[in-house]
Amino acid sequence: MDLSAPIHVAGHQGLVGSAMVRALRDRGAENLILRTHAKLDLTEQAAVREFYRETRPRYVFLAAAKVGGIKANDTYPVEFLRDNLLIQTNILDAALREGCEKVLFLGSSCIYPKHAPQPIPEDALLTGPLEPTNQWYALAKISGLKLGQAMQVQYGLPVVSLMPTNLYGPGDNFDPEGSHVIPGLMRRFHEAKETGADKVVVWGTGSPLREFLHVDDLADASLFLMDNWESDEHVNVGTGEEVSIRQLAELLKDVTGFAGEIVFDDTKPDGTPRKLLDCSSLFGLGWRPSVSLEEGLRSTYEWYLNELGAGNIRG
Ligand code: GFB
Repeated sequence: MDLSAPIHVAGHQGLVGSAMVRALRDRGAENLILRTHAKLDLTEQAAVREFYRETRPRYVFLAAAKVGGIKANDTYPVEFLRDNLLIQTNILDAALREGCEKVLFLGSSCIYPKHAPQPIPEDALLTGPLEPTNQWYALAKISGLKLGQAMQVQYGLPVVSLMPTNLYGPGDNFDPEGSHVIPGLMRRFHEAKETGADKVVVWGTGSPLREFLHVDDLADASLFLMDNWESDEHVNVGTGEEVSIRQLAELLKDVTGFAGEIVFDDTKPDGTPRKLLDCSSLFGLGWRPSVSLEEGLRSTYEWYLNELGAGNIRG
């Protein structure tokens, strides 16, 4: 990648996009094209086309998406399917029309079948039924990666499609209902400690296994793959390590300093039982993550406390 070229980071205020911006700027990129949601609605095709005609980005990091945890996915199927289809189609289409050199597309490990072999190889895609709680999001992401692949095959636009495992880190959404498990539980443990509550409720049975990747590692892998991934096939990005939700809750209890009890609410869904990614394609190229889960949870908690102190997260 030529880091002095104009680069559009779509979704630059989100968890992933803000990490992409940090990583690009750290490496000297100065010509970043960024637009807030208020300035550019990515679900509007005409607005996206006009924006690309004016700004002519050479590279695109497509990190804009409607995202959320298990409950949000299950509650807003229309937004998760429709908005993601619109956003990714509009951007890929505009990038193709305006002659972009390369696009990075981000999917998710939930694109794979609920009962895929573990660890999940890239070729498990479309070999079985999806996990129902996030099938809408998964279908949108499968369509996005296939559209990118089609553009590469038919028109020669290189689209690097990354399928990251569950992400976390600074810039995450800490909404108690709509968030993913790490910010959701971090906030709940923190508030329980502050109010002196004697227990914290964790959704589900605690037995599902998840693989968590710090978002700065994802951004690092993204830049690495923009330079090193030549195939039109998608590529998994994870750590190769997994923890149960029970173990994660214990870690968060320790990180936040909550002294009470952890209680599991098994009336809430567990979601998919396990989704460990097979990252041998990526690791075979020499890339490895650098942030351990414990280290990442501690630094994310510090970030959360600072944001809370600054009034950026509503109590
Ligand atoms: O992070 P999460 O919402 O996403 O949930 P998924 C992970 C696990 O943590 C599930 C449990 O087993 C939840 O039941 N959990 C326990 C909690 N307590 C909580 C809590 O307070 N909040 C949340 N959110 N979960 C996501 C998809 O699935 O995976 C996304 O919904 C995306 O679309 C992402 O694909 C990678 O791992 O179940």
